[in-house]
Amino acid sequence: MKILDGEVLVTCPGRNFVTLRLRTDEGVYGLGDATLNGRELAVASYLRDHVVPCLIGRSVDQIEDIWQYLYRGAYWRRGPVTMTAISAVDTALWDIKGKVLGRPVYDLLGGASRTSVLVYGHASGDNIGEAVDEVGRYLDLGYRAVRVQAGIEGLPNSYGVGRGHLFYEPAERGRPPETVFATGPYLRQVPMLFERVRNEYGESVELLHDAHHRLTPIEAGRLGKDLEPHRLFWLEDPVAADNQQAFRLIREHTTTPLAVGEVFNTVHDATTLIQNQWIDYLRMTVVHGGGITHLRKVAAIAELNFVRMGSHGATDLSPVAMAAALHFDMWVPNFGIQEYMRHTDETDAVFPHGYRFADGYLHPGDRPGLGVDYDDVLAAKYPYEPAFLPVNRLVDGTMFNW
Ligand code: EZ4
Ligand code: CO
Repeated sequence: MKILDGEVLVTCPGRNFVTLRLRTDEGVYGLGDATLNGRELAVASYLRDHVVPCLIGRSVDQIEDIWQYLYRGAYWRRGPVTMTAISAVDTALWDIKGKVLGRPVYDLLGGASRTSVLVYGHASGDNIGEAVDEVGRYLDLGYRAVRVQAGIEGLPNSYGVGRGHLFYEPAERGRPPETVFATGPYLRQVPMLFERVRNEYGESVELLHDAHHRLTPIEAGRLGKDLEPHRLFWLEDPVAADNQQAFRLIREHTTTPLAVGEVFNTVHDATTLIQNQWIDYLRMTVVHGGGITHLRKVAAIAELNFVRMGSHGATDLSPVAMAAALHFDMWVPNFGIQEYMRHTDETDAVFPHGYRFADGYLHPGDRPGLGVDYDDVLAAKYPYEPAFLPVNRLVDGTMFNW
């Protein structure tokens, strides 16, 4: 069975998504997510102009060889645009393989290692009180794990705090907005936030927090230490993720578990972290981490170094990426937890899918392949709209994240 063509589909049912659909000469098709938040059209062009023409006529059976061809053959390796494009091709090929064999993708990877996938949602509030209330809303829905973020007092807007209930969208239409951050108020507030959440809801719920790469190593060490009484499942992205050495210092100061990796795109971003066991959870995901083919190698190296996986799953990852992540999570032996932010009804309608939520867990479903489809008629109603992630500055205007 050969690749007949590849379509790059761009739609904006509330936010932008780029999807690759590979068709075979026998009428089977597979989907791969190619969404790179705020840089969507760069990946669309990479696929349309530089990848799809080289795929026509290749055998869909050769998933590994096609991955190597796109990674090694391009000469220019790594980087988020390249790796997101490779991920889309790889994911679509696994989808096709599952459909051809009549098996869900997790079965092809080695079968289920668990009955379903533990997920966490995002509770956000403009202040501590609202964030605490929002945790209760998630518990009422059956969640067993909740990430908690609150707006920082005195700052008009800060990154990573959702607006409204149950939905979370970090990108904004038009030119990139700018958010302000102040380390002092943030470091004072976060331990108070988690003290309130624990007092309100007790010990059984798993709690997580995302620092969005905004601290220095020693600030992160202090935050981890201050959060120890509240027993977090993990502290995510404490410092700039390209500073692997920083994690040694954080580790020396705290027993709060550490997670990083949503911006990593190959194993080479994480080798020092993994080999030294400086993190507990690696948050790379299928769509930005080289597809299932690369991520399973990353997970194997992590497993042998006692690091667990904890896939990124914000709303800018489409239902195709969410399904691929869930199949991966069902199989991967060293699984930790899966992030799960609900998509809007418009997005769910464009991408009908078989995965389902119950009692705090997601199951990918047992349809052949990934179990996700694409509704062209609905998608055509939502043309692309330029949108960007915010730029972060300190209150005096300084660019930071380093
Ligand atoms: O900033 O998905 O854990 N989730 C996150 C997200 C990311 C966005 C980037 O596109 O940190 O909010
Ligand atoms: Co994050």
